Amino acid sequence: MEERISRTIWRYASQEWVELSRVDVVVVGAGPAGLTAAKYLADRGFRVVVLERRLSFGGGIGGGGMLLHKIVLDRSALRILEDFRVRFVEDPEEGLYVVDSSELIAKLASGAIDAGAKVLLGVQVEDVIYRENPLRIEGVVTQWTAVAMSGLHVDPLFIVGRAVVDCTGHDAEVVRVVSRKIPQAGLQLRGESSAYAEVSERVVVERTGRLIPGLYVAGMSVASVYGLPRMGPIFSAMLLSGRRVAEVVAEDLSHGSTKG
Ligand code: 48F
Repeated sequence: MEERISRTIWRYASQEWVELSRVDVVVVGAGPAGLTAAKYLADRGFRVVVLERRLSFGGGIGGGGMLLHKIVLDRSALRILEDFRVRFVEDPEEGLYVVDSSELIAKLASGAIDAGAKVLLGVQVEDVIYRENPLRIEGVVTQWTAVAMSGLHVDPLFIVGRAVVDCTGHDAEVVRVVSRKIPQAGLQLRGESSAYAEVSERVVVERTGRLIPGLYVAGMSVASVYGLPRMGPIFSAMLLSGRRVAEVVAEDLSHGSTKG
């Protein structure tokens, strides 16, 4: 029995990793922006992999607002909640919509997975693949989180993708690597600004999109890249930003070009 358990897991997992060595879109981070982007891209027929460092998805959703199990959204995100079948309650006095954080995590994840995206847990992105003349990002460098935490010197492996989407949240980790290691990309991380929820909810969505050919940004990474304010536990912009980046990537890929 033990032999069969091991053999089956090795065979199925290896087969999928072989297939994942080249995809259409690599989404980095399975928070609200990443899972939303993954669903809308997979819905359009793109091969999407979501790489998540932790052994769970949801990113900052699970912490709710100061550990309270509710988060809020405004009207602009209702269509997305409906697409993912997330139940919400309207508070007409405050003009806000309330959802359970656990339900949002579960349904964003199952929406992305049911649409066809592959979500891999415990895998982190530590670098990108790039090409010059013209400069473009062509995929990511991956490592098991457990190996990265161990401090052992273990060389990573690669996933080639036509588009890489940084959905890593406040740290904007993919953009950070590119700004440090590929200076000719001309990317600077300005760092997010203090709380100004109303403005942040709007401008994060407006600035969502392509940074350089092959590299896109969504969610709170957008605020870190452009020095925009934070918004706390209101999540409309995270969902709208995920949907927006899916539109931009889909448009670029369907024209066969990801030129900046
Ligand atoms: O932080 P996170 O939830 O980012 P988001 O989708 O949403 C932000 C909100 O949660 C909240 C907010 C707005 O209301 O202020 O903070 O922009 O999810 C980011 C995910 O990316 C993973 C991380 O573990 C988290 O689950 N992640 C971060 N860096 C890496 C990564 C990496 N290098 N490789 C793989 N996963």
